Amino acid sequence: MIITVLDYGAGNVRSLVNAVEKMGGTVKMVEKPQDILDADKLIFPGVGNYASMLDILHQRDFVTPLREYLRADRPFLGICVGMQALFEGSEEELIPGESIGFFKGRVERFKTDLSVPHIGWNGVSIKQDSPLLAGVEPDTKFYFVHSYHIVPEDKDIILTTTTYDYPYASAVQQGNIMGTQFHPEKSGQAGLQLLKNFIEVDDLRAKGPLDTPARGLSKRVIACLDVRSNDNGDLVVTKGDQYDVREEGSVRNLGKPVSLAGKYYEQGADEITFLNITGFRDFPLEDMPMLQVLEETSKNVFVPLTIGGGIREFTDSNGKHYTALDVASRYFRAGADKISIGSDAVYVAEDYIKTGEKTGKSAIEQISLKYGAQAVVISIDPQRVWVTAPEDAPKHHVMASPETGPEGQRYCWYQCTVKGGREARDIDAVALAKACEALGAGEILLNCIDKDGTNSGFALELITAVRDAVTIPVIASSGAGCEAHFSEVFEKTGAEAALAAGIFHREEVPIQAVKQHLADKGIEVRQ
Ligand code: 1PR
Repeated sequence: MIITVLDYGAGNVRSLVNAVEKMGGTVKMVEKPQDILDADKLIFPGVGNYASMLDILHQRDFVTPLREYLRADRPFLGICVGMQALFEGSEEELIPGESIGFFKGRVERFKTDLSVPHIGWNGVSIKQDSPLLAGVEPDTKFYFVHSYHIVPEDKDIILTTTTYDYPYASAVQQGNIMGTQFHPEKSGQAGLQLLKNFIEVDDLRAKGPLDTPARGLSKRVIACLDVRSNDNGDLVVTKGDQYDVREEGSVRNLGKPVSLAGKYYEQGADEITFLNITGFRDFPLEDMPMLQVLEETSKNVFVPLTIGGGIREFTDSNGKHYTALDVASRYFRAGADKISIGSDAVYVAEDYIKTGEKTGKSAIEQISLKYGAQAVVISIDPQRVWVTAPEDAPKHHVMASPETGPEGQRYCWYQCTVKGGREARDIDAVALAKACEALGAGEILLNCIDKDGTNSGFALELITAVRDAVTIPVIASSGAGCEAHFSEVFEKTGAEAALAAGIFHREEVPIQAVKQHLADKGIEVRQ
């Protein structure tokens, strides 16, 4: 079966193509308007900004053939913004008359005190007996990443609902036209099954109403792979103790990035993060191995992939200038769902705090505008600075520490660093997180140099302080040494996800054991 994919140039289409091919479909990309009308089955994946999506559809003359295809009730699957596109307009930006307007209703931003974007694995209550969801277990979870959701006028078109603070429509179907807010191509086996149904089933129309129970949003367990070249020039996964990755002078070699990522996917990791830890000094587009790692990984790993390291503007030896957006775009095309910015975010935040002005030119702003806030993660590398009393560091966010400093200090603040912890800056982790959120970041990956590789548990006071300061999700990182550290971080802080490296690489604790422990503690996870 040939599946036609409408790629309008935003986000990670490679994963969808890989998933369709994995499920036996052959992909044809839409190149001209007529390709839409010639399709047997059409998938429209979308991420990012609703208005820029519509702009591009208009520029490329895709709106008229799309409307015609939909009116003819031919098999159509919209994903995320590709589903939102079917509605009359978005709160993100209303463009009367410009939208496709196949379904009545509009797209609204989440109105909640919970973190926005809504990121992670969440359940669905199935409302129609649709062949699209055949074989999908009722307690299945899918991967969501969005700040806006649809509000259909006609409730009969709702295929699934999901609860994030309140229930909302997370998939729709009318005849052969269907759409999901969640990403099947990033939802492991359940998502692959859905795509297989779309590819294989001739008559996709729903057989009647249904009402299945749904599970709630999971806390995520993320496997992190710090990647760099070793002294022989081989790309390896390594791991430091407080960011020192050398042992007896050599870079620790803990395995190959693609095979380790595949292993963690099979073991149930909810996401995989690659950090190109020498990216701050090498230019990633000059030397392609990380792009190849993503391309290879995304062929077999169907959960979200984040890539960090070296995302900044750059001029190569031939004088060719690349913006941070150029670098990020290459990563998205290679299979990344999110990019993570470390050093550059610190410089950008420092400028923003100094001037109070958003220039629109920073990496965070540009990537967020094009690909959406949910695609921009800020990786913070803070180190603890001890103080005797809060007044000793009036410019910084000082907190009480559960540990005591070398001179009996009971307070500390967390100083941001750049270049993989090599250079400390005069900005604290809380200030950095707030500034980056204001500039358009969608998630914080919060490391801690003092805890990294120590197996002594997460820096709970740091995570709580950052979590309380922002409204975007926070990934706790650094220090996991056993299953109980994961339940502790979820019970004592508001972190939405926890990331670990060393314990997984050294095979001290399998991911499944972490998940089982969390489930036993009554913490919602994806099993
Ligand atoms: O500054 O934008 O080029 O990004 C560089 C990226 O590389 C940053 O995200 C930075 O955190 C990362 N990085 C740089 N140097 C190191 C190093 O270790 N020498 N790794 C490094 C940071 C932190 C986590 C780690 C957790 C969990 N590693 O990725 O995996 O701390 O470890 P644990 O569970 O074993 O305790 P830019």
